[in-house]
Amino acid sequence: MTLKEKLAGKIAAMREDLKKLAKDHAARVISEVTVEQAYGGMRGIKSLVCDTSEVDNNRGLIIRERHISELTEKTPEEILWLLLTGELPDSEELKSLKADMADRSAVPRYVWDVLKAMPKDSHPMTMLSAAILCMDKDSVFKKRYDEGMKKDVYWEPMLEDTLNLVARTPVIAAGIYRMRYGKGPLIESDNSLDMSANFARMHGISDPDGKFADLMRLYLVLHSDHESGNVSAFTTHTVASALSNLYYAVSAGLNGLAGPLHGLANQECLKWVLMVKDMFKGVPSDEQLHKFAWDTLQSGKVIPGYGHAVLRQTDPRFTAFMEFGKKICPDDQVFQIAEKTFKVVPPILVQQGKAKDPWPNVDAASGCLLWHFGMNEFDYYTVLFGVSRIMGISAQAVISRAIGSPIVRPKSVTTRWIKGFVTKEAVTAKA
Ligand code: HAX
Repeated sequence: MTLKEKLAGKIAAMREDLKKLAKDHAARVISEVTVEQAYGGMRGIKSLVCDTSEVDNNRGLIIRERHISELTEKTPEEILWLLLTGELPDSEELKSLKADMADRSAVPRYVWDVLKAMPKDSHPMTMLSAAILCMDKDSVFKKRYDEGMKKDVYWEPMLEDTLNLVARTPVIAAGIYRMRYGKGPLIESDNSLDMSANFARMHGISDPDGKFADLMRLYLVLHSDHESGNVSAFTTHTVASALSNLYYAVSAGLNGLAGPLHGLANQECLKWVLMVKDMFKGVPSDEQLHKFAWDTLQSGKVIPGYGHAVLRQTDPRFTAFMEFGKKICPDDQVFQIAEKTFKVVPPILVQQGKAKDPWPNVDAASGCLLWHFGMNEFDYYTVLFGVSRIMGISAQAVISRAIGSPIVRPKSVTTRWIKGFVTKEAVTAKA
């Protein structure tokens, strides 16, 4: 069965289920909003629905009811199928998905022309976002919408765009790596390989024993989704809700991922670890690292890779990367500094008393592994994150089209309105 057939078989039941839920319980209150939340990035307000994954405060990422720790041996193609359908594919289904993705992976020539025309020192995330944005002209959703199509089939062209985008992005990203860092000609895609092995290969990094390819596989799996309230997912959802096509929506989401408090933290994190290594000419003592971390905080900076808006325990994606590192590069000094940071930094953040979550997130571990394999261009790291996250945010967009999600339009109020409300003064609805 193809992915489209599988999904088609589930959508009718999904719609029926939601219709009944709305009919029976539409007025039930599931969350309230405090003044602090209204000013505080809407933290904790339950006002979005995401069925591809959820993030439990303590357990971390759960994709379709499977904890991420159960999925660390899977391939990105399996994860994409799981995100979209709620099931893992059987071997025939997986084979058909891989063949389909290979057929869709050719990148239009104009994408390379756009990338070549960009300033040589453009950030790789700017290049990825621009490459995706310019493909909007080929959006199947856009074409079908312009021709006229019924709402109940919106998800079909959205799935087409998703499969095209997910298949092409690794080729584009590896191309950005080669172009941006002067690595020589682009390396042709080898469609006999699966997505992660092909992706690893197209970077041109020496990988005699396939361990870098395995890291890429793990990387693409671990970053694939993180429910829908994070900046990149929420942005993608909001833009797509205007019936903008997937290329517009994903490009916008990636621009959010490029921020230092979100996906860019992985590059910031490795920068921090390398600063430590330079300063102490290797792995520092616990005391030296302790002082360095305090100095970072006292200079007004955050410790990248630590803290989270939702998590309140060590991110299981961090744990998965550390386990990988312990097997592959336990003697690498950069990895050892990341390990030591995990021991030293949480108590400091607790002592400082500001961060609600003093524990490491996914970004605290990934960079040191990439560095180990000689991928030293750390401002490229968020692109890897993006290639993976596109699977989750696109899957969410397909589901949103399938269930007919309306345009996002929460109500904002003015500070004057809030002051009036809290002081019980006469409040008119002029806000
Ligand atoms: N170092 C220093 N201070 C930190 C901190 C850290 N790692 N994490 C949180 N804090 C501070 C906040 O800056 C905030 O300080 P102010 O009150 O002075 O503004 C205070 O603790 C309360 O913040 P919070 O409620 O615990 O955290 P938020 O939900 O506001 O923000 C962040 C969550 C992830 C943005 C935050 O923890 C942070 O800046 N961490 C470092 C950057 C990082 O690792 N980002 C990646 C997160 C994972 C991700 O999205 N990856 O893509």
